[in-house]
Amino acid sequence: MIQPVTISTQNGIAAVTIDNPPVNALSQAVRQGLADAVQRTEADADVRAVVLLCAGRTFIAGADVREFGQTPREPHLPDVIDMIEGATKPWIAALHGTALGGGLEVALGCRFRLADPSARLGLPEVNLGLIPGAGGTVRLPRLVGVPAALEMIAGGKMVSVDKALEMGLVDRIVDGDLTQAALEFAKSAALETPVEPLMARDVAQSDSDKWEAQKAAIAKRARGQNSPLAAITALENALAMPADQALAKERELFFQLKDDPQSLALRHIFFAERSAGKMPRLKGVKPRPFDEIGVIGGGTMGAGIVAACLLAGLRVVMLERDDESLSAGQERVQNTLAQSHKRGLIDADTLTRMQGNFSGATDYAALGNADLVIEAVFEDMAVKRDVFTRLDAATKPDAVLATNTSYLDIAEIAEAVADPSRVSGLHFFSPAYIMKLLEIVHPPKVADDVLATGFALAKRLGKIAVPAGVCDGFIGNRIMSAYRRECDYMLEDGALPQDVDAAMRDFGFAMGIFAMQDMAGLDIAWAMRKRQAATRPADMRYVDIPDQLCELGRFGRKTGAGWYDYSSDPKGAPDPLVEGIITKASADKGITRVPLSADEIMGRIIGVMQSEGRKILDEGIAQSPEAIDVVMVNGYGFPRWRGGPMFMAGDA
Ligand code: 3H9
Repeated sequence: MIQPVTISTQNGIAAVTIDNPPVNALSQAVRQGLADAVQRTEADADVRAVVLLCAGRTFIAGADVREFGQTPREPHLPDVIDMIEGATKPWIAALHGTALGGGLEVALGCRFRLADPSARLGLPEVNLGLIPGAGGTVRLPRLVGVPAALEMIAGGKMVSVDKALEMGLVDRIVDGDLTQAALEFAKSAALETPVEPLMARDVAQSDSDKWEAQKAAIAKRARGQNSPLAAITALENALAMPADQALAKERELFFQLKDDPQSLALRHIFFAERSAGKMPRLKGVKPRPFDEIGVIGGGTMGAGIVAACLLAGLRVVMLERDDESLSAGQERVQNTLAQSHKRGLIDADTLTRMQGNFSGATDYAALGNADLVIEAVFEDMAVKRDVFTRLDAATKPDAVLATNTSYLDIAEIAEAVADPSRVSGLHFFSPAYIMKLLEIVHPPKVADDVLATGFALAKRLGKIAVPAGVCDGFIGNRIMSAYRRECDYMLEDGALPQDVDAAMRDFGFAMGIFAMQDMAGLDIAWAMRKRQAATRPADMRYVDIPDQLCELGRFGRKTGAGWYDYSSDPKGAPDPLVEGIITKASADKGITRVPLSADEIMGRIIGVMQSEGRKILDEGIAQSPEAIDVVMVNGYGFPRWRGGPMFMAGDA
């Protein structure tokens, strides 16, 4: 068996190297290897100090999450870290890539931490429904203070090395060869002054008002998720108890959380996000190169896609139908870039470079060099086909063409091109430079390398890609249409928009379906319903309440009213006029209104998501139940800690 931990000693310094691809997770073999390394280096009189290194692309990315379903096997991580911390020879961690979770906890057990300039550090356990379980909640506050530790542990976000240095989390940033620098450091005078292990240090009490405010803000952000609250408890323990007691409590909490349904759900979605985008037919298929991107349309969606591509360092040409629309589109993009700069996400040089990568045109000839063109124009088949006919004439014959349609038949759009094999769907979510989800829609004639290019683009843009077959709405919008219909039924049956929205928020959605429609605008769905009217089965239950709102010009926030009234309350207030329309609609159909409880409302919504999800699977539109969960969680606000509708059904 290959040993994942090896030791090599030179000039009194032992280099302990972990090599456990892909992310050096702390499997049982790695833990055993580290425990043995402590024993061997302690026993070796020649060794003065130990440098901990990782092979491959990253430092330890955490405990091996795949082992969480099994009975824990010795040596346990907290014991291994105690051994490292208690060693008489100082350990120096050399961090590159990501030092996460148990990985950062190992580094905290070391006396010193050196890092590569691109390294990132974090305790992301909360994202898996956990808290750190190997001393992170006890050692980190002793190093960086309680507020910064709580922010990292309850927020689960990574910090850059610059920030880590500022916080005192790393001792030194190393330019150049990290291994060499760590070995040199191990020989340097820095080691002559003894440094107290973190467990032996005191915790500084923090300002009590600020501490209370920080805890309240975290509890509010948690929206039903229990791990951020457990993080607060663990840090309160770290403040109130001796280190060893706080450590024992941390371990207890960790195990409680590990078996909690929320953690099972979050671990499910973590792995689902990594498996959902893998299409067996694309194994070994090489994507086409894409250096220059064309985007047709400078509206909210088009401009968002342009910004996403520019922010990923790509060159982009935006095409609009006239100068006026083009400059409006360009302004949208420039505003987004400026905002990213203002928020510190890109520096001034990067901003200038991105602006230099961006050009606009009104003539299709400008797309002659584009490798990949994404169409984001008005949702109308004739308009889209016209765009693709022009693209066919203007682009290189092997350029990849994609439509951002949300509902239209991509196979029909593709027929406007002589070679339909170069057409696929790239369904972005708005705002496209923020939303992580990308549905990659595969019409029957699409070529494998065209599809593979879509996945490669998703990776470049940092998006989670999910393949979907062609149908009305693909995966996400099809499920949303189904449950929105159910919500409309509930209006006629006895609920009001505010009842449905409150039930959804309580369940963990950031926003209810009616408030969301007001935000997006009611007119687009209205146009679609009118389009579908001719083919709608006569015996299908149809609720015309949203049509009535649209007929009154109530298109949502942008018109000051929709399901809610925004004239006096910017958040939207329930409107007696809407209630009147709803109760009359029930009366007109002879329905006796019966109020629905939050449980009944959510039962109906989730039930419809699950039954539509199963249909989508039967039809081969989605590859797996996991794919559906990934779409609902990342595109439709389904609470991540519930794992998604298919996970809740026990199907995934
Ligand atoms: C923890 O540490 C608890 C402790 O406090 C206490 C213990 C007592 N385990 O994401 P990628 C797999 S909890 C097992 O595509 P990237 C992943 O499934 C843990 N497997 O790459 C994938 O497999 P496949 C705290 C893991 O470069 C492959 O590695 N740590 C783990 O885009 C590549 O992953 C975390 O929560 C793992 N821990 O991103 C960190 N991590 O090829 C979780 C990854 O079969 N990991 N895999 O699909 C990450 O955030 C990202 O994977 C990382 C790399 C940023 C590291």
